[in-house]
Amino acid sequence: MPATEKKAAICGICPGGCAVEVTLEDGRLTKVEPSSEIPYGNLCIRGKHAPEIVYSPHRLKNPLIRTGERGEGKFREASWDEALDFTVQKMQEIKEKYGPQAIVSHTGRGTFEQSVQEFYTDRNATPLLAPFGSPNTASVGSLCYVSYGIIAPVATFGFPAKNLLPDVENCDLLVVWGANPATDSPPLLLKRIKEIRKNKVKLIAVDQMRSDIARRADQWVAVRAGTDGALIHGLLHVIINEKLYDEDFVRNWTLGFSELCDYVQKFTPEQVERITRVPAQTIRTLAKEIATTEKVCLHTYTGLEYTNSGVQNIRALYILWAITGHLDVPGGLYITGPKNSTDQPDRFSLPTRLMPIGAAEYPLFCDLTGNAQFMEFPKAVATATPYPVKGLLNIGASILTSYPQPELFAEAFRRLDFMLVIDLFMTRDALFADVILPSATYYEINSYMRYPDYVRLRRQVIEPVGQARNLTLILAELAKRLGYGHLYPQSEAELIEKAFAQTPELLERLKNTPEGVRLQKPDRIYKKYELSLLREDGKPGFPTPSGKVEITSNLMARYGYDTLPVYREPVEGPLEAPELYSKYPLVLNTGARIQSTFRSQHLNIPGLVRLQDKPQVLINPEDAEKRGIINGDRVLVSTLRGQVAFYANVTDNVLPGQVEVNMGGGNPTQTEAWREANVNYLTDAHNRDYISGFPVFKALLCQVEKA
Ligand SMILES: Nc1nc2c(c(=O)[nH]1)N[C@H]1C(S)=C(S)[C@@H](COP(=O)(O)OP(=O)(O)OC[C@H]3O[C@@H](n4cnc5c(=O)[nH]c(N)nc54)[C@H](O)[C@@H]3O)O[C@H]1N2
Ligand SMILES: Nc1nc2c(c(=O)[nH]1)N[C@H]1C(S)=C(S)[C@@H](COP(=O)(O)OP(=O)(O)OC[C@H]3O[C@@H](n4cnc5c(=O)[nH]c(N)nc54)[C@H](O)[C@@H]3O)O[C@H]1N2
Ligand code: SF4
Ligand SMILES: [Mo]
Repeated sequence: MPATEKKAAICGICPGGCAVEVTLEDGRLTKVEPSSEIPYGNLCIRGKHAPEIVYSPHRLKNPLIRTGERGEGKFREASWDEALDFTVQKMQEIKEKYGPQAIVSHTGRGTFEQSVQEFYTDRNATPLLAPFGSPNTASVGSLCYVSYGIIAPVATFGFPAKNLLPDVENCDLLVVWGANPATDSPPLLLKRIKEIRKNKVKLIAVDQMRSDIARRADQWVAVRAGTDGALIHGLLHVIINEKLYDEDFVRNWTLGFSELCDYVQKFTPEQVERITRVPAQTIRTLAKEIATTEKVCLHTYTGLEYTNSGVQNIRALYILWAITGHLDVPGGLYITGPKNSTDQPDRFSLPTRLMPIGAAEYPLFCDLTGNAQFMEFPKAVATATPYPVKGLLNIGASILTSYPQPELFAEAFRRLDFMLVIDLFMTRDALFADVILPSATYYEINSYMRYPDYVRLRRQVIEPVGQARNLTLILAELAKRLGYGHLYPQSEAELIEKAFAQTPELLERLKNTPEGVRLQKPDRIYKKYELSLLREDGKPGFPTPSGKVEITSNLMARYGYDTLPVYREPVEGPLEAPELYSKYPLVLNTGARIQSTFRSQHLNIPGLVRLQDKPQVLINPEDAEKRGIINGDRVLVSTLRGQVAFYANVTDNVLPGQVEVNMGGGNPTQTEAWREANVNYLTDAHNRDYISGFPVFKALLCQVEKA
């Protein structure tokens, strides 16, 4: 009989960090269930499969050093000492020959462990390469979150989106715009939405497809992908011309309203219908509903980030919420604060005056994040612009499945003098690496988790698989060998001590309270701009240069961008590229989340692959019929860049003339169908949002044919 034991733990298979209860049999993890005692227990589909993920035969178990050609996949096992020494030796060689800036680090969705964030990647952290002398810290922020979460809100309100909380519980109407809370990790917001729906709170989803949340909503506003900016200006047109906005707020707290009034005149509902495919009557009704309902809440995320004016479209959306009086009021977008952000955070103190890569092309992105814009990496390597780039540390990211036109990135990898990958699995990126280091999962390490109103220590529940190690400590060991290990915690005990150095009493409580400590929620104070609670200087208003909500943004002006949230048509779209449209007559959208995967992850986990074993293109029955395609057919999706095989999911969840293609395929350990279906062979590395540098993942053109 195996010794069976149950323990409280935290699942960290994805950044969710859900509190769970695990079953161990002879020290082996066999079951993960939602925790009964802890408030944050909210298991997703993937969480239940954690044992399968943790013990997957595909887990990296030892440090590896490359023996074959880059990309060929030939490696030998090495000791940690050898692999780390070799890494440091290569980094020092590059530094001597080309300078520290020739090395770039890149982190992805595998680095959301709390201590990695707090010690290495957060704004207040010291990135691993900063003491080394390189300004080139980069992340998947180069194509995720920064548009919606940093640039748009900072340029408009003076603070980032993490300070904007949808006050869902108190609203009369919730608008979910370009997000799908059903795929959140964990789906906490979905749980809250289900609660308010019991009280008949109205839900509207604005989405290019009938997503899970759109299906649950009272109304699905179906919009042509990438055209939300036009739709929002159409709503503003109605609201402004019918004087439905909050006059007080507009007069006292906005900058540039009259310019906006002029600008939106051309966006008549009829004109907007032609652009967005949303009926003019729907635009009129929606405008009135948002403006005249007292408590209207907004949730938005990546759906708006990937078009040619993504940042400006998101700005327009925030402005719509502000001028209709839904900012920092009950049931609206609540501003957490006070005094939490300035309009332009300083760069972290770089020991070099060198600019990160991308600073010339995307200066606002680089200034606000303090990071390199990784979309410029292939060019930097190929052309030594702005200087030679010779090394890459790729940590918890799968670049060749996540970035557009993977071959550009693969070619860059081939040209490098050194590449390190730290991951749980053998990715295609890793095949190009000189050194691969195996990282441990949350189940294998000791750390801590912070939630908005809850903190907990996380205890290791199983022995590390193979020689896998705690990522925070791998980075610390590298720092030590590079001569600045004292800047980072070097053990799990030190890590926890340092993390709570400012709050030793809390740490004492945490040590005695395995289920974690609930933090007091501060009382809500609304309209903080009136109460002088948002600005560092103690004056009333917003922490922007003008002190107002900046419809015309001073920050945009300083960087030479349109000061108004000007809409741009998708450049590869039916209106801007009619000739191309005749050859590629379907609007291409990619990457709406599916439950069984997390971007490229879990497509090698049998229990999860079973949930959707084939990479799909969702196509409307009308478009399928024209092409003789039936459900389940193998089809070829082509764009100007390439052709990739997917499987047809014929469904009216997508609009006629528009398709949605799954993202995540392309890694070597995945099942064959997925491995061969890397959607980013279809997307375009050069077609970008001109402000953020984000690729236009969700507003392109394609053709679909039966294979
Ligand atoms: N066409 C298209 N492309 C897209 C998108 C889209 O919608 N459409 N979405 C974009 C978005 S939003 C993002 S964020 C990016 C995704 O960007 P990535 O960060 O590349 O996402 P993942 O594919 O999840 O890769 C994470 C990697 O981390 C590893 N990992 C997991 N846990 C750990 C750990 O604990 N330690 C370490 N060291 N590694 C770990 C995983 O094995 C995996 O290889 O993709 C983008 N690409
Ligand atoms: N299960 C699971 N959860 C995940 C991830 C995952 O891969 N799997 N990825 C994680 C990552 S990296 C991120 S960044 C977050 C993202 O979180 P979300 O942004 O909530 O991600 P999605 O579920 O893709 O929802 C985006 C919605 O926008 C819609 N959309 C696309 N284009 C447009 C458009 O032009 N206009 C409008 N109005 N809507 C549009 C899509 O159809 C989709 O329904 O999710 C995270 N959570
Ligand atoms: S959302 Fe799912 S995979 Fe992520 S931490 Fe929670 S249970 Fe684990
Ligand atoms: Mo993301």
